[in-house]
Amino acid sequence: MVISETAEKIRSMEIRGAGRIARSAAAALRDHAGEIDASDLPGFVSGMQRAAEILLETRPTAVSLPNAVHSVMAALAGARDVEDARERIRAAADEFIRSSGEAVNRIAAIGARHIRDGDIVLTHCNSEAALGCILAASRDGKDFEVFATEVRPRNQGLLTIRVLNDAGIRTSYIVDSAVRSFMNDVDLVVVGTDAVTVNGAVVNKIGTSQIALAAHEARTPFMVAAETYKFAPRTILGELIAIEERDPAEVLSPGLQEGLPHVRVRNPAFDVTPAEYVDLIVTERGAIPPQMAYIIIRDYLGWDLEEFSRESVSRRNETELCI
Ligand code: RI2
Repeated sequence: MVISETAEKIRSMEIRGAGRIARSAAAALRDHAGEIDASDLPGFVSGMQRAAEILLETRPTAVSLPNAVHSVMAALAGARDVEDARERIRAAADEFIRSSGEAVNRIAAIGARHIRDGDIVLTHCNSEAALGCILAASRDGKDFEVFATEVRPRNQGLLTIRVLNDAGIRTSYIVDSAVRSFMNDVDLVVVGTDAVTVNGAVVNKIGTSQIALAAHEARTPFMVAAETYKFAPRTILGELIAIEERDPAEVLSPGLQEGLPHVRVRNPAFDVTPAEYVDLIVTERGAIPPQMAYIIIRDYLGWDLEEFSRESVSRRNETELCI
């Protein structure tokens, strides 16, 4: 029950933002582990695996989701019995949620140092990691302004301006297409991310790459706030990040679409900003250039090529078993 409810909330974006999605998936796995009625360990494990799959199918782009699920499910290795397995899942989920919150706070403290008195900071979408940096700078007593974009089609900019307003930060709200007009006035761009690939490319809300391009042209620094679980291990082997394409009705109402039979509405939710346009990625382990993404995947996520080989072997075995 908790799994299908959480999955639906993630799919419908009632729960949104890569970090929140990851924490809610970890919490759902923990609660599900407490509910499963399994008489033996294999039954418990397969019930957990089904739950993990349902969560993974909700939204394809934010890699924080599979990373959270992986980190919780890995706790099943070596479980002695059902009770031990339940306890391991509970502890791993709680640890993920705790360390995620801590990572966001740490990023805020580090990122805030890049914001100076008198700056104009531009942000896009509604990222708790990026907003954390802005709010921490304000709490540090710095006096600066923010430009926040509208973020069509879901208008997450409305969430952002509310947070900024509540913190008493002077904010200008602009439509997405106004970014280049203001970029020469902007001192720093700060965004969050849904995934960072091994070559340092940043996958974030649609429109981010245009902003990065405008920032690059204007020589405005472009900073990304990213917990280490936003780095995508599978890109080491050339796996691409799937870009979610959402319902056209988010862009144009079905009534209007009906009158335009030759028009196809496209609604990709994310785009890819190449590493060349990213100056800094602030993680809870410190600020790094995008070119260091591989090190994060290897050293902090603990995924290496050996683990991939083991995973692909066990996947092959699973397939063989299915056949
Ligand atoms: P935090 C969001 O995706 C935005 O793209 C945002 O920049 C990113 O997740 C990271 O958010 P969506 O769920 O984890 O709104 O920093 O599609 O909150």
